[in-house]
Amino acid sequence: THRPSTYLKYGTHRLGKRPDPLMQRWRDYGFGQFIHWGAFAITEGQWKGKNYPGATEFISTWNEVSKNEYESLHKQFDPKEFNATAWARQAKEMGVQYMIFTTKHHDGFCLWPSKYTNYTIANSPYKKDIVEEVVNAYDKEGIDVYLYFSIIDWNHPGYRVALKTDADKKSYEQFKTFTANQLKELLHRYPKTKGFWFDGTWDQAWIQQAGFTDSLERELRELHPGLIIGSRFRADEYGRRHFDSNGDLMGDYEQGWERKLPESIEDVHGNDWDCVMTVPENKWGYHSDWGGHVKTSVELIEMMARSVSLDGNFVLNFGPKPQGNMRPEENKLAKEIGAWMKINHEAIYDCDYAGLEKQDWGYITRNNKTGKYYLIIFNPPVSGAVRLKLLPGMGIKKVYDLKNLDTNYNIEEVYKDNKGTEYFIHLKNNPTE
Ligand code: FHN
Repeated sequence: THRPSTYLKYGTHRLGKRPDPLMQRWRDYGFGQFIHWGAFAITEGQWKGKNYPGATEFISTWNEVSKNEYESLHKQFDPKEFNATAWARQAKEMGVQYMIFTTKHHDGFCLWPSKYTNYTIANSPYKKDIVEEVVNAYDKEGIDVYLYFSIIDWNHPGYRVALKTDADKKSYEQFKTFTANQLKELLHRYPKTKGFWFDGTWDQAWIQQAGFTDSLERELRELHPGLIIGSRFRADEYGRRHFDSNGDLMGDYEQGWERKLPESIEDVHGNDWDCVMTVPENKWGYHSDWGGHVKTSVELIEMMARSVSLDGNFVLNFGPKPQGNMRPEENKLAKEIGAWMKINHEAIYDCDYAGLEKQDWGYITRNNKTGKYYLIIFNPPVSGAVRLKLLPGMGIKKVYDLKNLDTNYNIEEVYKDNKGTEYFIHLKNNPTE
């Protein structure tokens, strides 16, 4: 058994994967939706007629933007088109099994009426609790909800990037109490939530709070049994994030795969993980000018297949418009991905790494309930012969297409040794086609 080499007071709380049913449920999602919404969306990525080329949710850090003006934007927040039920239905149609919603991004604006600050939706013309509407609507569709929460809070007077003076330390103590209160408030108000998706935890001041964050994590877990928290929440006493000083994952899954994917199963070290992905290059909140490369549904489906084939979940971000509707590009993607999922969802849900050698034509997943294997082909070989290497003792009964269950592809054994058997599956010689 693995023994830590260094004694850590604030290292991981557990070695190995979390074995309980709630975490198994998380593992089986395969596909999720992220939603970034907040006061930043009102700007549409523009300020006084000028285009901000970065991610909209960072626009308040732009020199051109005055803090006061930005922090009054929510006084115009009255999303007339917002309909949480419509979002949830679209998500369901697209085939997601969980969603992550920005309760508070780095700007500090709360989409729930927090009693610990005035900078909330309660003080907008909209007034109503958006987090509650979202949690209820998604829950009704059978989609699990996770609360995104940014530790960075540019609005809170006690927030510090680093603690340079005693005055900083004193202010930061207030910020810590405020953060703990808000997190407990969220769990209390939205008991249906399954977990927190933490972000903005990279500043020095937070990294130095190993004792505080360790006990806060324990407290949150006690308040909400089964709560799922990723590896971004806290650092150990040596300031190590995600993985503690012994190299062990902190939290229930690895949260380091942002806009990038692992190449092989070795990259994920036997841990659970999620990949969060933007449609444009790197813009999460609504921006009228996405610029750069905009991913297609095929690219995104391929990323989903790759994630599941390497034991992860794939989470696709949406950035609703200021009025609360999704942009046309996102509506189109949701439709296209949904059409693919309708036919192929069984190759994604409840599926994991198949334990077989990766092939150039695409990805292999294995359903952990039925034991079936799925070949998700993105680059069909010109020859029409799909190569598959099985392990000793394995064989093939039948290969068919999920689009047409009557298909029965020809299987040719091409090589066999003590490491297993290699087959060609002849897609072009299907006698029933
Ligand atoms: O800075 C944020 C960014 O705006 C976005 O929320 C992403 C989502 O994973 N997280 C941060 C960058 O890591």
